[in-house]
Amino acid sequence: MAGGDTKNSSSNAKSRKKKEVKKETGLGLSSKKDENFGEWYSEVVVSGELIEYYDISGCYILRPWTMSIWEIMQAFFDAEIKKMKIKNCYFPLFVSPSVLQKEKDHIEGFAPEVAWVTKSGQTDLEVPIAIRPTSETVMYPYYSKWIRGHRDLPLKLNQWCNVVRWEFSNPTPFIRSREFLWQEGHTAFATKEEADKEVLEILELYRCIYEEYLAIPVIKGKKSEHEKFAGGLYTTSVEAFVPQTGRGIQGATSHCLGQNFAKMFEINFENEKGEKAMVWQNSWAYSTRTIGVMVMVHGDDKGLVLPPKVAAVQVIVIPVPYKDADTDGIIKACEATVETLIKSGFRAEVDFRENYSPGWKYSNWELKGVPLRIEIGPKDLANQQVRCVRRDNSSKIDIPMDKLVVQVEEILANIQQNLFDVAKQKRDACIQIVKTWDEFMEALSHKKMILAPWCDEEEVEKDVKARTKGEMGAAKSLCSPFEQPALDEGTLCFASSKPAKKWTYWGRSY
Ligand code: 86X
Repeated sequence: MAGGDTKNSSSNAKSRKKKEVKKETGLGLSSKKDENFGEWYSEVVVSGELIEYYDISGCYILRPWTMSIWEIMQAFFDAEIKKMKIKNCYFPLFVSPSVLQKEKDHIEGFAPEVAWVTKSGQTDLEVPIAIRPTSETVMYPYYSKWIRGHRDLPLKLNQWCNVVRWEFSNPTPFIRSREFLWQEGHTAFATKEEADKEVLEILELYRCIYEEYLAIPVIKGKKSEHEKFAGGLYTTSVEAFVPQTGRGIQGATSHCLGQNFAKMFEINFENEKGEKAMVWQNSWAYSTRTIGVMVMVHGDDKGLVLPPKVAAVQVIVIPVPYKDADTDGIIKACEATVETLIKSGFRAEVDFRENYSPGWKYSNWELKGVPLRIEIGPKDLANQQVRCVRRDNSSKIDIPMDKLVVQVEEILANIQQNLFDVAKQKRDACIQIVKTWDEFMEALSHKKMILAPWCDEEEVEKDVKARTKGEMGAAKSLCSPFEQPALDEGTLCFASSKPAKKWTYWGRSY
C-alpha cells in the first residue's frame, strides 16, 4: 500500500511539475500523439485555440481559429452547390412532436438522442417541442406543399445550420459533440436517374474537401444495408482513417432516399403524361467533424498542423531583433514582407508582440499549426532575404526578397501536397487485405483497416460485430469501395465462407 502511495504521489508530482512548466511558459503539449492519443487530442484542440471546453458536457466553444477553417470549406462547398443550382434556405430549429413522429420507423432508434424544450420560464409548454437532430421532418411537409407538377422539379435546397443529438457515449470535440454545425442538402427529382447522378456529384465534392482542402485521403464507397441510413435507399460515403487509433471515420454521407420519404410525407407530382407520381429524393451532409479528422491526421507533438488551403494564417512573419541590430530596419522588412504577401493573395500576419521572445513565438505559432513561418533577423536584412521554416517537416529555406511571392507560393503548394502524401502513405500502410477470419482477427489486433471479400449478407455483418465485441469496440463494415479490386471466381467470404460478392473495408470506427 505504502509503495503504491509513493509511486502514485511521485508520478503525480511529476505530472504536476509538467503542468506547472506548461503554465509558466504556456507552451508545449504534455501528452504525445503516439503515447496517449486521447489526451493528446483534447490538449491540442484547446492549446491550439480551436476549442474551449464548455460547462455542458459534449458542447464546445468553436473559437475563431476553428471558424475560419469552417468558413473556408463552407465558401468552397457553397459555391460548388450553387453551380449545381442548389439554393440555400433556413428552416426552424424546432420540430413539433407530431411531425417528428411521422417517420416513426427511422426515428425509433434515434429517439433517445432527441433533445426537448418543455418549459418557457417556469411554465410547462402545452406541447413540448423537439430540437432538430436532422431536418427531414422539418422540411418535407413543405416539399409536399411546394411540389405539385413536374415544373416544380427538381427542388434542390441546402441549409447551413446547427443540429443537436444528445449522445451519451464519450463526447469528443468535433468528432462526437451534442451540438454541431453542418450543411444538410435535401433534393427532390422526377426520376431516379437524376437522383443517382447527384448523389455522386455531391460525394465528389466531399472527396474534394477532404483530399484537396484538408489533405486527408478518403475512400469513396457504398455503405452496407446494416450501416446505411435506415430511412433511405442507399448511402454513399467518404471514409477516412486515423492510424494512431486504428479507427475508420465516416467523413461525410450522400444518400439516395428513394421514395420512402415521398410516401410518408406525400410528396407527389403530376408528371408530363398527367399521371400522379412520387418524387425521388436525396439528402447529404458534412459537418464540423471534418476539422476533428484534420487535427487527428496531421497534428503532431508540437501541436496542430494546418493544411495551407484551410489555414486562417498561412504565413506568420516574426521579427528576430538583436541588441545592437537595426531593429527599425527589421520591423520595416517584416511589414513590407506581410504587405507583399497579402497583396498577392496570401493569408499572412506579422507577430510584433513585444512581451514575447522570438523563440516563444515560434513555438506558439507551431502549436497553432501555421504552415509557414518567416523569420527576419539582421543577417537576413543584410542579405536581402528571409528565412522560411515549414511546419510540416521543419525544413528551413532562405529565399531572396525579390523572389518572395513565387517561392512562398511554391512552398505552400508543396506543404499541401506533402501533407496529403504523408497521410496517404501512413493510411496505406494500415490497409490490409485478408481472406480468412484468422487473418481478419490478426489484422484487427494490429489496428488495421481491412479489405476483405464479403458475401454482403446483413446477418453475417451482425455476426462480425458480435464476434469482435470487446473493450475496444466491435468491428463493422466501413464501405464497399467503388474502386473494386478483381474478385477471383470462387473467392469465399472471410466471415461466412459463402461465395463472396464484393470487396469491403472493415475496422473499428468512430
Ligand atoms: C440520420 C440522415 C441524413 C440529412 C443525413 O445523413 C444527411 C443530412 N439527414 C441523418 N440521422 C437521423 O435521421 C437522426 C434522427 C434523429 Cl430523431 C436523431 F435523434 C438522430 C439522428 N441521427 C442521424
